[in-house]
Amino acid sequence: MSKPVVGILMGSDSDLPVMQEAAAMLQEFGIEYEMTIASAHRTPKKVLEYSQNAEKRGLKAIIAGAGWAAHLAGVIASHTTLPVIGVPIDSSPLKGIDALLATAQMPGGIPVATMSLGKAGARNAGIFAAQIIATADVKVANRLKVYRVEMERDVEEKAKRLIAITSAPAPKEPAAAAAAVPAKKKSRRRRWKKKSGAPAPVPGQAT
Ligand code: RP5
Repeated sequence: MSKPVVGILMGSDSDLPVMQEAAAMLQEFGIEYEMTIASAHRTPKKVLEYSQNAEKRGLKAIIAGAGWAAHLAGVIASHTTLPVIGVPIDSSPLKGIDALLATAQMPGGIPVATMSLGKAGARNAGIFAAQIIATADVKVANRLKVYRVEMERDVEEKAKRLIAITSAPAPKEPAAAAAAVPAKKKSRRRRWKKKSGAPAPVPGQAT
C-alpha cells in the first residue's frame, strides 16, 4: 500500500455517515487516503499539528467536514498552503446553514473550496480532490473521464426507463362506468341564444 495523498478530517464521529461519501469516491478513483477526527474547537492542537505536517507527510489535498460553527476547514487552511476542501454538514438545528456560511465565508487570502451541504458535498469533495490529484496523475485523470461517461450513461438509462413508463397505454375505463356519466347540459345562455337569435343577457349586467 502506498502513502495517503488525501487527508479526510471531520469534527466528530457523528459526521462519519456524511464523510464516508468522500472516502467512497477516493476509493473509486484508486486514491490512497487517511481519515481521522479532529475538531477546531475541541482538539485545536491536533488540528494545528495535522495541518502543519500534512505537506511534509506527502498529502496533496485535505478534505474537512464539520457542522455547527464549522471552523475546521478554515483553521486548517490557515496553517497550510495545500488545497483545503470544506464540507459543511447539516448537523445543527439550523440545518447546516451555519456550517455553510462558516465554511464558505473565508476572508480574502485564505481560501477554502466549499462544497454543497451534506452527502452530496462530501461526494463532490472526493471528486474534487481526485481532480486535484489528476493534474499530476494520468491514471486518476482517466478514471475521472470514465466516471463522467458512466454517469452520462446512467442518466440516459433512467431517461429511457421514464419514457417506457410514461408512454404505456392508460388503463381503459370500463364501458358501464363511461355510460353512467351524464351528457353535459347546455348552459342557460346557450339555450337562450338558440331560441331568440339574440345574445343572452349576462347575469348582473343591465339589459
Ligand atoms: C462539529 O459539531 C462537528 O463537526 C459535528 O458536526 C458537530 C456536532 O458534534 P457532536 O456533538 O455530534 O460530537 O464540531
